[in-house]
Amino acid sequence: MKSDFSTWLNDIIDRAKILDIRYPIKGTYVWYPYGHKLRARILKRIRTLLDDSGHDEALFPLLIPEDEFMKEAIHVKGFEEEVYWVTHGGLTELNVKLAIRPTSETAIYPMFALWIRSHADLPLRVYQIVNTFRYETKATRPLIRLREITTFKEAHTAHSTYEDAEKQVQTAIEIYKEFFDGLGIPYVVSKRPEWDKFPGADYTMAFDTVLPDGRTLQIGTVHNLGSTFARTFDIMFENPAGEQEYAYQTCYGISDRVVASILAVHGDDKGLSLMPDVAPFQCVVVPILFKGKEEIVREAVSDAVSHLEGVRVHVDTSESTPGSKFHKWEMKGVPLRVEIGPRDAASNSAVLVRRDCGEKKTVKLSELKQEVKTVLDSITGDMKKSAAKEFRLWFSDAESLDDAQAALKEKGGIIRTVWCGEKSCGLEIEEVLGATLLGTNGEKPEGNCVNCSGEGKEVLLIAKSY
Ligand code: A5A
Ligand code: ZN
Repeated sequence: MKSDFSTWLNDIIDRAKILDIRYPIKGTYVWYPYGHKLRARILKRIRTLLDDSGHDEALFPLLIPEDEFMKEAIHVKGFEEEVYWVTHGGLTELNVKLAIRPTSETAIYPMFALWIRSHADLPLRVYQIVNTFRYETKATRPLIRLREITTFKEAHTAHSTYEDAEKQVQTAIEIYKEFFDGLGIPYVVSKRPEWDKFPGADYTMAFDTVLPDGRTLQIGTVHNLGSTFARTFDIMFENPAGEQEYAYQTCYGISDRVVASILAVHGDDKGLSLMPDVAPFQCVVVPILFKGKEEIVREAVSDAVSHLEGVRVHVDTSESTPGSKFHKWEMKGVPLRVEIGPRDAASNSAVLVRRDCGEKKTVKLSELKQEVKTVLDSITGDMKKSAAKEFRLWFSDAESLDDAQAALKEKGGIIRTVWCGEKSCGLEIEEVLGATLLGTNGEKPEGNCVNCSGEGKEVLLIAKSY
């Protein structure tokens, strides 16, 4: 899997029936029902986190009139090569072209200008989960670089002071931390360099994970927008003194890449391994039938299922052999298998087999529910621990560019080093290493800049990234 991660991912997405990648538009894929169930479980988690922290879900149009889209100059510049345009309605050429949202600032903020009147309307926090379209020119890949991003969760907030917006950035980071921690996806958070921030933002904080091939993947971003968009879209409020002021804004987003990281971080050579909370089925029951003993097994299976209320159970009654069922459900990542054969049935018991580590355990059917819950909890804890442990191995400290180059070549992952903070120097580092500056992590550095030997001002993270 490590040696050829791209092939592994495409293969497993297909075999586990996550996506059908045969749709005849580049960068556009179909969610199979099994993949869709996984996606829905993940979305349930982020919805809960946002709903519980003062956000309201809303839904804005897919199309944005050209004049609104073109208003914020820096933002437009950043997206101009990636926007799809609707130019016709039937045979009629439209007077005003319509942009298909690559992200929704320019759809949402004109409405914010109407909604926000007074300081009492603030803070305003909305989010939506939608598809967005970006005409990506780098190689497209399922779940990772899409032209139709099908699972774009974007939150947009407005505040009465810069400090409040700043606090919201921290809150958003905490929300995403809780989200990724819950999924057992390890990450680093860094402040993107000036030249890699979101178009129109004051600054961008990003979450990156490392995929098995040693390259990093940006899995979420939180932007402080200052009052740039508020000035462009006239988002003003009356302060308590009766004066008009511009609002301060933030936005933050995640995408299908979350699904990619779940598959990549926990998967192995046997296929997927899903955390119990997001797995479409937490437990698969495989009856092992022998001629003449079918009935006793069937009875034990239905007894077992009746004990498993509240657990997402699938009973595989298909015609395949038990061995091929084991393989199939291991490949699809079901966290726990329950095997019941004639001897188990005769002793009112079942065999539990963990997907993550292969551990087996025989349990009484009367204690099945409690045992299954306990084992599922252990799986969750152990999967998080092992992902975190592996993630730590991706970090290397570099005291010179040669060190950095060697580490990138040997294993990839993330290089920690010292930087002076100058743009020209940063770009030179990227050029020499053929890698990307993820950004700075806020730690105080020791020593001088790895490239120019100037005063070290930042701890810098570098990686080969997707
Ligand atoms: N409005 C803000 C939130 C925004 O659009 N930010 S963003 O451009 O950084 O996108 C949010 C997240 O979407 C990114 O952090 C990245 O994880 C994901 N993303 C961006 N382009 C993508 C693509 N082509 N395919 C899949 N995911 C993508
Ligand atoms: Zn330097």
